[in-house]
Amino acid sequence: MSNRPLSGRRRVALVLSALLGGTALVAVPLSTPAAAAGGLAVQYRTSASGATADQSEPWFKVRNTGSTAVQLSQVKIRYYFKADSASATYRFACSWAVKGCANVTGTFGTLAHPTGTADRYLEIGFTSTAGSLVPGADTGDMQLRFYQSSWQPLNQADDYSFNGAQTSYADWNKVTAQLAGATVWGTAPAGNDPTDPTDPTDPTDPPGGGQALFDDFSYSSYTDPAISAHGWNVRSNSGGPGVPGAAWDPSKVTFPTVSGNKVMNLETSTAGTGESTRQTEVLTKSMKFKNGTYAARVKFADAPKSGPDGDHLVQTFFTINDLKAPMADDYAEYDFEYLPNGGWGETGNILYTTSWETYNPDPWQAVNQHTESRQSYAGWHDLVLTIDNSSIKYYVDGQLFGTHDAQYLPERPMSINFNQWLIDLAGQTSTTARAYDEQVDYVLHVKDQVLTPAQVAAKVTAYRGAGTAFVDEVPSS
Ligand SMILES: [Ca+2]
Ligand SMILES: [Ca+2]
Ligand SMILES: [Ca+2]
Repeated sequence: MSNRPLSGRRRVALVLSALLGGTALVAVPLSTPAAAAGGLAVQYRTSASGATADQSEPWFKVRNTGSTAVQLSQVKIRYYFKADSASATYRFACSWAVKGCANVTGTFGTLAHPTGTADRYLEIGFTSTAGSLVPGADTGDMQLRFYQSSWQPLNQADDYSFNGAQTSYADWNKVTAQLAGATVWGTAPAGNDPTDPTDPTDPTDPPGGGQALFDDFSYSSYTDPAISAHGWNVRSNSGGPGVPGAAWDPSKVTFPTVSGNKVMNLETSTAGTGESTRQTEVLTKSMKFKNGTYAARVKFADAPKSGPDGDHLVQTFFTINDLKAPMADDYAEYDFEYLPNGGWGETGNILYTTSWETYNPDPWQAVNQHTESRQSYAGWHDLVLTIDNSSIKYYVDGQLFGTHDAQYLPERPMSINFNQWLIDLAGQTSTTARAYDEQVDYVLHVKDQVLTPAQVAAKVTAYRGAGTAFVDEVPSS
């Protein structure tokens, strides 16, 4: 939403939407996009082949057998073993790795369902600096080891994943590999699959693979170089939307910790004049997002954190591209917009979801479809938008909020944006300073996959379980 008049846009849109509704445009369901193929293969060898050993030495190579690049930070390997005693503790070490030992992590876990040959596992992971594997590439040698903290010998003969006869690299399916939380290689000890993406009884299992953007907004400040490195622009350039004379102030974007979790805070403030108004926006630098699932956990506010209430504020999560000409068909925009104090002719709080075909800036003319709900949405909300080849769906807190028609589907990729701004200064005419916060916990996009809200939640949980605060596998368009 940039550089265009917004006053009255909803009213006009309603009329046009009604007109379009009478023209019998037919939604044409196209073929469903193929699920992005993600696959891994794990080769194993041991360099400590004895039934007992001072340390176990499982060495690995991981190969990308899929058709798209894999970020190693999304890969986990589990080696299953039976502990030498219930109280035994173990330490991990990396002797040498082509990818660099500093980029390889090892942690130990306890199985929920112990078997005769496994009650613990060593989980190998990678840092975000480990890089990625193009299709067909492998990690090269990873010479790993683990040992009892007491340095007592360990018994390998009873370990599920151990094979003393395999002293040169070969595929080994008694270790498992997970990609973005989905098990894509190997067989875990019975009852201990890290995940089972094919289990039809669990509706929260996300589909395997899929190229995703996930960001938990774990940054230090708006000047943190990781923000730009991760593809975000904290807006400073002037222009619409908002009140004339307002500035977009990057210093008003902060990253506080809320309940132990970093969030992005967009602060918008005013003292009743355009010149005193500070608005905030954070957007992806790249327009590379089209079909698939978009999700964010957003905290809307009904009241300012200081000063008098009543401003015509807009708190948002949206995707958008650029209007190349008035009424150009290939424009696209999909919005969640919360107005805590009304505006656009509304007198109270209202949440809009709006899907845009196109518009004409002058004279103002909009072609869109929207769904609205007149109630308070103060507090945290899970917002999900899905776009496939037949419809656009908006969910709030797991409930379907609106379904929009195929004629509003995007023709071109878009950016992902969050902003908070003032429609006008008519809601509160005081010149006393006031400031409002919108907060964002995370954002997720999965390209070409329509996820349910439960699958979105499971995927976010999987990223956090893997210690992943940021990943971007979505190719440039
Ligand atoms: Ca053992
Ligand atoms: Ca977060
Ligand atoms: Ca369009």
